[in-house]
Amino acid sequence: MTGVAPHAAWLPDDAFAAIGSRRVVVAGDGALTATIAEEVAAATARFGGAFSRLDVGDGVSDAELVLTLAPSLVEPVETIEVSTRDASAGSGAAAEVSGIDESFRFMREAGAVVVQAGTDAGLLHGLFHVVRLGETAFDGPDTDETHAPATDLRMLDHWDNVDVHPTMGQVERGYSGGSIFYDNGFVRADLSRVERYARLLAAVGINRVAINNVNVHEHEARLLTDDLGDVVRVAAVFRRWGIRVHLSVSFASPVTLGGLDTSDPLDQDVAHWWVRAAARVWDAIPDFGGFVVKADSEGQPGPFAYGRTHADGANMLAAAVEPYEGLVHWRAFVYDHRQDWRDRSTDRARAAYDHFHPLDGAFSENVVVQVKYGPLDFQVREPLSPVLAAMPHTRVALELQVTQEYTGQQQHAVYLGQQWSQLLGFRFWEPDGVGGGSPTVADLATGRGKAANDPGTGRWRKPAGGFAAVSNVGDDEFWTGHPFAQANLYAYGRLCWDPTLDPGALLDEWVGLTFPGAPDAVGEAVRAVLDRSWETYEQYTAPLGVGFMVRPGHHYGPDVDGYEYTPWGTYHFADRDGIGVDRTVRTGTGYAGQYPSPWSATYESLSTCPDELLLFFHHVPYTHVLHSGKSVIQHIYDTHFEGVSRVEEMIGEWSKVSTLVDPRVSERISERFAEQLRSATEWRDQVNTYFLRKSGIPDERGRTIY
Ligand code: GCW
Repeated sequence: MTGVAPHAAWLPDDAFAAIGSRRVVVAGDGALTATIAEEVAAATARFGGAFSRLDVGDGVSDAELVLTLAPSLVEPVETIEVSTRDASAGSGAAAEVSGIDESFRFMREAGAVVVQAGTDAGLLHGLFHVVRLGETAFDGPDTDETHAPATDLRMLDHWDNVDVHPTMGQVERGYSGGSIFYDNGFVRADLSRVERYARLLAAVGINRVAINNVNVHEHEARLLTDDLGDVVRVAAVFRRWGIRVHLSVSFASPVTLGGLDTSDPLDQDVAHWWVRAAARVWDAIPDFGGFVVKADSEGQPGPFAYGRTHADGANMLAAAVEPYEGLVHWRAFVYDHRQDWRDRSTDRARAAYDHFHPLDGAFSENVVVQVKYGPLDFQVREPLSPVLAAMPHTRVALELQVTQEYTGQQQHAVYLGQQWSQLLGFRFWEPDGVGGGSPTVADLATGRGKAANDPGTGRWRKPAGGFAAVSNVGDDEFWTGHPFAQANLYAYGRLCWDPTLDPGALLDEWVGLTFPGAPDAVGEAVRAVLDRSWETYEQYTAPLGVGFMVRPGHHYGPDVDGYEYTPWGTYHFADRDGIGVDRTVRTGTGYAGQYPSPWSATYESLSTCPDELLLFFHHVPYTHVLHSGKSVIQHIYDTHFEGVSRVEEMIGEWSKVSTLVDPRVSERISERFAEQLRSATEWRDQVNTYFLRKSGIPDERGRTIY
């Protein structure tokens, strides 16, 4: 740890001023009610209000805020039984509840507020709802609203290692210092930082956290067995905030930890080994969430070694955790990372669908297939993964990357809210991807989807798989390296709760909480900097959906040919005449055919493929004219010049308000802006120069290219 107290992020003391200055009653029992009571007691002590703790149903006539378990609902919903509700109702139906009821009622009458919930988890969400609203919670007209999350699976995955990994470090793809959980081989003795983190996550609605890297190395594998005691300690911290802990496990554990000579999922001894391992885990952590598995991917072991399918592997683990209502999050990120760049027929983008689509319907009820949003790897621009639309009889989770591996590594100010919102709102069965009545990607992930093309029932039969994302947090003073990257974590949590929230409005919420009392100009500047920052980053990096072009290994900064002749399957095929990957059915790898209609046809045709994904689907000459009216080469030049100008404008906007926030925050932001400008300029010059040299076509506007 840095020794400096961690930044309060979106929960500074002042965020509790509206609650703390009132007469507040907390009523009801339960572990989380105690947490709520502590929060309220601290706030009222600080801001001069009054706090009392009562039993449910006791008189509370002069209270201005009552947070109470509902007397009629005090029995918590304990069952994790998967709902058999008819999922055909489509968008707008009430959330499927397949776990603890986390809903709450918010009632305001003549300026007094009552928050009521059937469970203490719901009540905690209700408390933070009031925190977010601040004074406006008490201001408005009388109201009676019920709030419920879109899904009960709202998860963060940490790629933290217990041991410092020789190349990946303490946190794989971590850009925020060390791990908050581990320090050079040990789980930290002092977990106070984890407690603060859990509180921040609870405030945005996250309710599950996987605490170790999906690349499970030797030491980390033992969290499941010898080091389980450490997981017990971490779980106890999260429990106070309504968050359940999950572990990433190695599929080879029966061999590496159990001394068996196989990990074959159909072997009885292997199955028994997992049954016993699960029994020990749940014995120690009764509310443990389940296992996350990266199998047969980038060197991680899996069922392929035994000629078994991923359903065989996942279902064997699912059976072991089923008695405890545990889940198996099985990642669909399976591809050949040892391919030959000379082989034009193998397409990494196809791999997840090719492996998983044939298995639709074969996974057990408690398996969630976790699908990265795009077919490659968290690029700034990719089409939606067709796997999400191809598994109507499987629980699918959408996986996002909050850590900015490919979006500026928390050196660059890149707010991902708009990207996620666009992904969540995409409709696979609508010609424009937005309007119409068929399900959005959010519907598919929250179990509300009705698949128009499902030949069987016309319905998605399995309940929700929910959301998962890679965390961007470390032991850095600001949690996330770049203070603005906090907004990504904030937005991810809020979008999991309600995927229809407006990403710009979420920025306003984040600013309001994080910089309480700051002049309006601060919020305006944050919006001016971040609203278009995703698009800006796209402009100065890899063009038109082609992806990668990053330096191999660490993935920061430009290297147009960095991955061109490597085994990783991420190519752009630029030559003197043109660029792009032909993924059409007619002449290319056939990937476009993995989409349902109408998108299969839309992507297949050069005349209908959206500009921003053109090079993902087609190989075209530099002179090809886009829908925008520009040639591909001129588009590359223009966007790269404009991207850098926009970074300069962002810096200008922020400089107007930089003295209005905490100087430490301000100093860190300035540092990062200097690096963003340097790096964006480097991107611009390398990409433009590369394509000028390849194509020999000059910039129409005669700007400097080297
Ligand atoms: O994005 C890539 C990363 C790997 C990561 C992998 C994955 C944990 O470069 O570091 O491994 O994806 O998602 O499994």
